Amino acid sequence: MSDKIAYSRHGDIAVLTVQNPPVNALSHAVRQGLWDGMDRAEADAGVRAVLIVGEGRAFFAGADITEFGKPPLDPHLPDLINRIEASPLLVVASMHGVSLGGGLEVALGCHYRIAVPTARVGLPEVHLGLIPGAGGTQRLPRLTGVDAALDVMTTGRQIGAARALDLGIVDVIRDGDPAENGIAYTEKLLADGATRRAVSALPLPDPIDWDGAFDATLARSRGQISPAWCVRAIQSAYDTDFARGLKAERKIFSDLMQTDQRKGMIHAFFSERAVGNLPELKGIAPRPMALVGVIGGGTMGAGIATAALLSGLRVHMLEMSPEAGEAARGRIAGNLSGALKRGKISAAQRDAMLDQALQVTASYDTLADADLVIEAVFEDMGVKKAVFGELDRVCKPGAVLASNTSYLDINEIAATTSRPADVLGLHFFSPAHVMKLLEVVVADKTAADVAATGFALGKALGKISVRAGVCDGFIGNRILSTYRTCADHMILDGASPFQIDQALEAFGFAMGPFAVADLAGLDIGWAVRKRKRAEGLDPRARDAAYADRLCADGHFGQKTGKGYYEYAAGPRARAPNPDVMPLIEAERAAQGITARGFTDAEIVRRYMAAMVNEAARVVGEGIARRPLDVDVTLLFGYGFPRYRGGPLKWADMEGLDALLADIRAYAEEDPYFWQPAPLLEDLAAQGRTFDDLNKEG
Ligand code: T1G
Repeated sequence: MSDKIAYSRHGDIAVLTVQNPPVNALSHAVRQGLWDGMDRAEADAGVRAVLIVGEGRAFFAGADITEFGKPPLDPHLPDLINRIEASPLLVVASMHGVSLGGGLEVALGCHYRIAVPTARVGLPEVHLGLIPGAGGTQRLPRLTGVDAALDVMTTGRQIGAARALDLGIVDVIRDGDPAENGIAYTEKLLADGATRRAVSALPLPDPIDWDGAFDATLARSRGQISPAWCVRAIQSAYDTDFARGLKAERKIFSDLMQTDQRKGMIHAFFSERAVGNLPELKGIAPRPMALVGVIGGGTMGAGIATAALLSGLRVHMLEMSPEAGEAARGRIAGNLSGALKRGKISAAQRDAMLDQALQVTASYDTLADADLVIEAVFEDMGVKKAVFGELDRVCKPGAVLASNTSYLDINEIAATTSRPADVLGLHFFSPAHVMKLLEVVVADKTAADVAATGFALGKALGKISVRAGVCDGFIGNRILSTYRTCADHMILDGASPFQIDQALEAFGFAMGPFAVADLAGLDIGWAVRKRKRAEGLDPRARDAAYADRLCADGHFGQKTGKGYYEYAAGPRARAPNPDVMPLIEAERAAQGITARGFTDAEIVRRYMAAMVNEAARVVGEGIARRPLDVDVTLLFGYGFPRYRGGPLKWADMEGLDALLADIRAYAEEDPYFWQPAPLLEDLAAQGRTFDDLNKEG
């Protein structure tokens, strides 16, 4: 028997304990072990029941995702689950931690299910571009009804034990050790003469309007297809018997396994877990970070303070005046009330955070004991240097000094202190207590344990931290600036901001670049354009000034009710601002440009080519350590559609040769903007991919 399954006897009960840390993935060895364990139990004299229980922190986290894309090995999971369900013995599952995907499907193949109160169950296959492929679409509706089953499958969200009990997924909830609970529950079932209860034999619940559900699911999935196919898989149960329903489910599953969406989403799954693994930080202990100082209580500062409070850290918030301090406290209180509303914290916890963990001050001296200080003041180098000068004066030796700048040179900021080794960038994304991404900007002199502290803080705050080198805009904003410039060029040449937004939203972005600009505030882009012009633009660079006029007229987007769009009916009901196109046409006339038409496909192709080309530069220069670092940055900070895996995964799937050929064609029109990145040329010439670089780590 495989070493992944331990076999033991407790009276009439054979216990199969799964031992495949860290999360009991249903690898080939685990499947074989379970099959052999069932055989052994059925041959073991006196055994009347089998208990399946997981060791460690989970029942099963599902199929082993590392086996995807490889030739599947017998026993296949659907066959194993059918074998368990068909056993002449009573089979019970005792669930704790998570039971996800194939893990829940194993439990559904058992005749009875007990769970601890903290257990969570789900079918998150859609998050991998798939559907449940081992009977989940055929068995779950028989327990929960179609609507609840569809909700579980199309959202992929985890549900708690209490809700699972309500839905009939689990039969009993009992606190304590899962193995002991399972044995006691199975003994009671045997004592009560409980019969084997195959879920597959249960009657089907009432059907639904399948086409309606399919179309509605597709419409809200922004181009991702697997959620809608959950509908068709459940529907197949109604067209035939259980065995053929399983076959239909498997067919849909196997077809989705071949899609780019599946490849993109699995790349995203492993990349977000790999991005924090940096060889140079292995074994480096972070510095303490119990007390965090935050300077500047505006939207960003208040968000950072909120994230720290929500993670149990103490915060000293520094503002320039008591009035500004009270305003900052108000913003933080508002953020915490939002967390209370979302059920993340209790009222008592909120009050304790505001009254005990948070201190608002107007004196730098209160930062003397801070372990780590994050500056989030106005985005101006002079202001930043003044702040770091003060921090250098008051902070204790060993304190970590961080800047939340989005663009500015961390090396230059660090050089204004006597302790540049203690300085790094911690670039949060707005709203900082919600957005998952954190760029940890490691400057030339940043000490390894200071970088390690940045990553440790990211983990404590529940962020996905990406290491970035120092350049204008680090990883994300540098790439953003390039694809935004490409969009501006398309506007000068004939496209409209509204067509561009629609084309990219159809491509899968949550919002197009101009709607995003309105959300962030057009004054940010205006300040950047002014700074770049002051620094001196290369005469070959095309400049688009039409948006400056919008800003000069006081239109900064959502916060002023008007920008590229008008928001009279609220942020979700935007309408094109009729003043925009005349400004653009005037700019074209001023630059002597004759507008031409753009197809949505061409808009997406150029936009993505610009993104990939700049991303290749960012990797080539070592600003991003690996291509997956760029993918994770764009996925978690810039609304890149997860089912495309990120811009460099997308590029690999599109083919680097073709993309390079397009860039070279665009360069004939604008050789200055479209200079192919050396890394992209090298990879294409060598027939290699960005993923090859990821594998080299
Ligand atoms: N297969 C292989 N490795 C897995 C895994 C899995 N299913 N789940 C986690 N890992 C690895 C992960 O890469 C990491 O490795 C380590 O375990 C800890 O994970 C037929 C086909 C379970 C909630 O989608 O959501 O079943 O980085 O860092 O934050 O219908 O992992 O340490 O080397 O994420 O505590 C369906 C995926 C599969 C669940 C734990 N199941 N996993 O979160 O730890 S498809 C899923 C998770 C399926 C069937 C279909 C989470 C977690 P490393 P972690 P965590």
